[in-house]
Amino acid sequence: MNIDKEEFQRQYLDKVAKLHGKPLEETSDGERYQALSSLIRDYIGQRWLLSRRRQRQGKQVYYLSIEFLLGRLTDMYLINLGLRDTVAAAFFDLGVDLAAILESEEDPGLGNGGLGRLAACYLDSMAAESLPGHGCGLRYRYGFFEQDFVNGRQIEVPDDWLKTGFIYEFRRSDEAVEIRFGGTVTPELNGKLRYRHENYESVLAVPYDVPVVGHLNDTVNTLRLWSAEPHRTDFVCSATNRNDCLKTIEYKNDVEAITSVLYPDDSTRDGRVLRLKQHYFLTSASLQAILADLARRDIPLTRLSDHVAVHINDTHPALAVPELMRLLIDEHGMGWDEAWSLTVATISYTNHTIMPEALETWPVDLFQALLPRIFVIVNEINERFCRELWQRYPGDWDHIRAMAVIADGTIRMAHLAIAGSHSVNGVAQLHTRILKERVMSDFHQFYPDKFNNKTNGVTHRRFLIKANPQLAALLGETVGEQWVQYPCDLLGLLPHAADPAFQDKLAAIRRWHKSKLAAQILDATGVRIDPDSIFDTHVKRIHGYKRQTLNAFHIMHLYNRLKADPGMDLTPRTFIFGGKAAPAYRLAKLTIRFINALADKINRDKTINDKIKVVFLENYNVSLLEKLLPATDVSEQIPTASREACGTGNMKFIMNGSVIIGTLDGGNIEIRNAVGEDNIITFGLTADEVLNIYERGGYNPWDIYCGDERVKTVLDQLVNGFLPGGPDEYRPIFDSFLHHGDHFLVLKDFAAYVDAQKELERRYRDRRHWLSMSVRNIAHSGKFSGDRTFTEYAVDIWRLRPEAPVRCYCSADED
Ligand code: AZC
Repeated sequence: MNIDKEEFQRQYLDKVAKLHGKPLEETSDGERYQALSSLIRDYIGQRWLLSRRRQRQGKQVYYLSIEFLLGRLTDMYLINLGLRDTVAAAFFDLGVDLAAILESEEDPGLGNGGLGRLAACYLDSMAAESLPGHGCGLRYRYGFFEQDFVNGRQIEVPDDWLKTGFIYEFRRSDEAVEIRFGGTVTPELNGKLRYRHENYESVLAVPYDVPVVGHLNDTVNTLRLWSAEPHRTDFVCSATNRNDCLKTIEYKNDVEAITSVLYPDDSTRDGRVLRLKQHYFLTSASLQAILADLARRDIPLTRLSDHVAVHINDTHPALAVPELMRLLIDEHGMGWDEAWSLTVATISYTNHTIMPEALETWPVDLFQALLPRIFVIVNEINERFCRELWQRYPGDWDHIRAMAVIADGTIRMAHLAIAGSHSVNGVAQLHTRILKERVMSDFHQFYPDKFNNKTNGVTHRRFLIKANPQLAALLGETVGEQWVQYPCDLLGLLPHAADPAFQDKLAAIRRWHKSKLAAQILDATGVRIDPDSIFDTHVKRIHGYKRQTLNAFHIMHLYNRLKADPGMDLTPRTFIFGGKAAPAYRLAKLTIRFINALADKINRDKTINDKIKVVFLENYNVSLLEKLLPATDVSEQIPTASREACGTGNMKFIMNGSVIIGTLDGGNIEIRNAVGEDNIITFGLTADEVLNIYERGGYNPWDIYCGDERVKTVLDQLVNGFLPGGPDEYRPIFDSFLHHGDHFLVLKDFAAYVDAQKELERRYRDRRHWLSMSVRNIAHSGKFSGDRTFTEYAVDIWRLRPEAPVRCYCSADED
């Protein structure tokens, strides 16, 4: 956008006056933020309109996702509009601290982890590539909870992110649609597969559109977030009709609950019903809007798949399959066969996990009561699918039952998604291989052409340019500014990898960020950390398979060594943790308590000369990650091999020059192939070894406990009063390893991890060598830009015909 500093200052001061009616000097950071965001909203509005007009003809992609973990938007808008330098200079002249203003923004946490953040990354990439790709999600009244620590324990506090309003959303009441729950269905007398749906509860889905601005181009796409509102207004509240009044209130509460929180507690039936309601609400509202838009563009429904691609992000939106069938058949009078081929040609599906508990199923009774018409359609899909299976495997009932969409009283959403879409992809080569060969091998045999791999990628605009502007500038000076459009130009850093002058510049930037982070950590936790220590970061959701415990056990072991030999030659290290545990996941919550207790014990111990420090930062979210990325030397990516479908943190860290210590899992393998095995430290069991252990029914953890003194000491310290909190507090963790089989093979990988940590320290001590590793990681990170991944989706799956030729990226390896 072309606007100079003086003009921006004039417009900004004008905005401050109009909004607040007082001079800039008297405004708070919050008020200054309001004025800035309101001005940005004005800038975007006009471009949005023009972009919509331009895009009308082309094929549109709709990315349906139950989560969009956006992170703060203002700075990204400034970067993408090309205004960040101008605005920074303008504020500097006005004596205003832009960083403080940006901190006033809420961090919209409409997601909880990798899947939601990936969705947000792809929105950014689609807009950057000038392709018409839009997000469809839910406008949760409360975001994923805020995490507080009380006595080291996680407390969940509601995230009231809308309390002061969300300036970047545009409510579109006139495009609201109706969603129907419950009721009865009866076949139409003469339409064989058409049904009449009556006595249902009606809910209004109201869209709120959030603009997604492309990087330095004219594209503004849309993230449409749906909000549930009461539809019926025929109840009147008065003293004489108390019953109606109560019904009204109940109805209103029920409706508003639909978009109240992300992932309602599913330990009760009511909670499960609410989740299913959310899934249907999202898919039905989005598909109705998509078809309405098609009609506005005068495109006949029979051409749907030429003009629209609907992508489902995991199975939460898998009801898109039967819902699209319903709309085509019931609302538009199409026959089953035509509707089915259009549905399959339109929909594509990404699987993000092989963890069995995440492969969604719904009990038939619950499903049928809430979505009677959709159930009839799913039943029909299942019957037809089973007939096809019968043709292929006549008489093989076991095979057919294993693949059916409905079996044993449950509906299997992954099977529905595979049968009803033309493409099924995993998110890293290993993950896709495991899907094809193990988890979905039956389906892969049946539909070999549907399966493909799309290794994840992340947006370097947010996680490098926004998070680490100094590094971004150094990269521009070194390889040319074009790297921003062509991230693979970063390969041009390779000749500088061993150049001391370049290394020193990189080191100075990292040191600056480490100091800044150390000050923030002191402020937030009271713990003083040494900016010259190794910053070793482990941030992600807390889960058994992500193995925060493995990291913690190694820290305990290091501490034990230091206590035994206080003069031990150890490079000072700061271990940084961050992550939320699902509220109902008791062991994960206890892991947080355990690490906090360990941190407390170590940080208070004056005899170890501050050689190790441990901090667990509260409320890990996108904004916190952005602060950690540029300050991290070592990134912990240590899941049990085969369990982490891909991981995306690994990619964000290497972009910033951190070195990974990691297992051979998911994206780590492809990172190792790209950066070379000398520039990453890998260890531990391979995925095939892990899967073989699982097939054998596990292993005996006592062998390791009894055979490795280090492991025995550390485990005993969980239950012998070594940690603050008492000897019984952490017993469930002890038991999970020794009495419940160490499901995630932490003890099995312990020795290899300790060796890898030693190797890491050895390499870190050779400063020049370490910096060259760091440079090589940045150099090879271009391949892990979401722009590369997105381009692969666009070409292979969505078959977009972009106006501009698709840019050429360093290609991903073959599947
Ligand atoms: C995550 C995977 O666990 C992670 O490995 C992957 O990188 C990410 O998706 C993006 O593909 N999965 C989820 O967050 N959630 C589910 C239900 O899979």
